[in-house]
Amino acid sequence: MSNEDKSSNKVELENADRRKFFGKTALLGAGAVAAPMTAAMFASMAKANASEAGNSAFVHPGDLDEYYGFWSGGHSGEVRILGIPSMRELMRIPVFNTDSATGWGLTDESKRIKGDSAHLLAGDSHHPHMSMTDGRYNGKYVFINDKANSRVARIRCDIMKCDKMITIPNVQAIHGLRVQKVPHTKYVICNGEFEIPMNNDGKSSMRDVDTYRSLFNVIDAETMEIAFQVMVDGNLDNTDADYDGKYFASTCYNSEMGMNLGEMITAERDHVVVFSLARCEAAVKAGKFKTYNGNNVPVLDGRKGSELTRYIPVPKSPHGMNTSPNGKYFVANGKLSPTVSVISIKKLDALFANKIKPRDAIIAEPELGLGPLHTAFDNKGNAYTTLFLDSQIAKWNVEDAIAAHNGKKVNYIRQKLDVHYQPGHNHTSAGETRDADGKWLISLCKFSKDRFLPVGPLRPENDQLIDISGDEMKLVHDGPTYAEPHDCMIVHRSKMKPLKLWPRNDPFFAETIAQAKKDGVDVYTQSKVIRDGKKVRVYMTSVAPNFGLTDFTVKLGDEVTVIVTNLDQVEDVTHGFCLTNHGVQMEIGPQATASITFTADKPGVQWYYCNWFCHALHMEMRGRMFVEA
Ligand code: RUQ
Ligand code: CUA
Repeated sequence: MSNEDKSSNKVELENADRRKFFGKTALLGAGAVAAPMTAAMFASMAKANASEAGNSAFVHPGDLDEYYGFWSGGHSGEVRILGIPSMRELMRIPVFNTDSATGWGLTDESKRIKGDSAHLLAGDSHHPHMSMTDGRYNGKYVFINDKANSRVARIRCDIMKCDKMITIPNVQAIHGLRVQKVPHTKYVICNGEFEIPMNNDGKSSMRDVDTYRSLFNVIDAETMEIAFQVMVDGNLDNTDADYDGKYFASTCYNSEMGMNLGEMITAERDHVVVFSLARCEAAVKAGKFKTYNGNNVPVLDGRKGSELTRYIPVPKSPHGMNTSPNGKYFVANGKLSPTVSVISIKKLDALFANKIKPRDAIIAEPELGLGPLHTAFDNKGNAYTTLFLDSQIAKWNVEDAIAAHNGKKVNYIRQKLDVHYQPGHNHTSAGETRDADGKWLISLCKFSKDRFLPVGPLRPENDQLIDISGDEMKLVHDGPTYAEPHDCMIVHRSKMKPLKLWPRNDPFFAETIAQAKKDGVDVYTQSKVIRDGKKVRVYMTSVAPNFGLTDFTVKLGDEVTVIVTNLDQVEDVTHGFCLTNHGVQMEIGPQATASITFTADKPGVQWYYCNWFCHALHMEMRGRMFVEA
């Protein structure tokens, strides 16, 4: 047999397997054609199907997924929404990037939201996490960090758009980010990873590493302003919160404060820093802080010996930090050590009261394999840890690991599953909340290598869906993704209430409407051109397939703002405004108002058109800007 024959055989075998996999669903479809099935018939067949084969990852066309997955987009700078378990990509939310479909980064509204960083067109988003009430997702906000430009952004989940963004002062590279879980998300917490001089003004001590610090950052989730920062020893990596509203914990690699790789990995142990929220808040109230770099953000001193923090030594360069959903443990993932360190949250009171030594808070340190990076949990006491170097997920039982630590002879490892390849984060359905349900696990693999058709030297990553509802983990789906989902989280759809139409006067564009009022324009009824010196504001409505103005006239060199209000009341009828040859593009959702500002620097006739397909006469939805020389 020639090589070619072999490979074609292989394809046929794989297709046969696929047919088996989808066989039951195909039958369901055939049944529906022969005699329309009732919802109850569907449900009972689906149930039988599920009990035979564990969770089914196949979601029939037209059926809805059970979960929303929120994915970070890494150095693409965005956030993506996937349906779980189908892994269908539902939406992209531009955040730190620029997006021509929605006009994010181009519109006046998005520039206002981006604020002092509106001029930055790039970002590196890592950790999307949803706001919570009593340790459960509340469907209100998703927060995300930008490591590249030290920012934190918030997404409003009713409209699925970014509505706030701040640049964190006194730090460089915001990395680990989580939310306060209990009693609710009053604070978003995040780590400044790269240590820098305090102050970092270029005047003194740039080469004196002793003045370098890394800060823990606490942000008010509603105002999106910094509440306070805490200076630590070493630098910080990932973080998480407890289920009591008392403690936050962050991993620290490079406790050596090395400035190059060799220096950063000399120490056999680094640490986990635990922060007492009550003590930090009291210190801020009592004025026990300093300010730096000419801003007035309170910076507390949480270095070793401080009453605000405790340092728990753990093996070499820990990375992920994950709280178990029963609220009992912080798990620090070893990275350069084959172990994870299990910290008893119950013992932290005693640690802060100096009744026990830091290492006494560690109640297990199971050896799992090479390169443990992140851990997720089910609702049955099991943990799932990614092993980057082994390209595996280790499923282990937490109580058994504790028993083994106490000298009992038990095997805490339940299973190791190959993943493809080199996983970073993983995440279980609702696994970072009290609602952890032990159904699905996502492994975010950094490499896909041979898993997909080759697409040139740059390959997709591979987000794998794993069924964890039974005793054994089962790989059920490969999902290629574009650079680079670092982290994700999975929210049950019952938690989400996204809007179908924009509310009129929504805060997202309230400033634009306020300007219209000052101009004497009612955007919901009028199309009108207002001249204000060299500035021209062009207000127009849109109703498929018409703009409120089929033309308007400006002078060469004018600063033009086009404000479009979409009066369509129909779900899913979005219009766009695109001015040819000007780099001007934006989305206007139903009942929304959006605006964009540019210079009319080309004389003559300049066509504008609707760039979101809205109607059979969408192509005809256009008009002319006359620019007089
Ligand atoms: S990190 S691969 Cu940016 Cu979350 Cu661990
Ligand atoms: Cu309006 Cu296309």
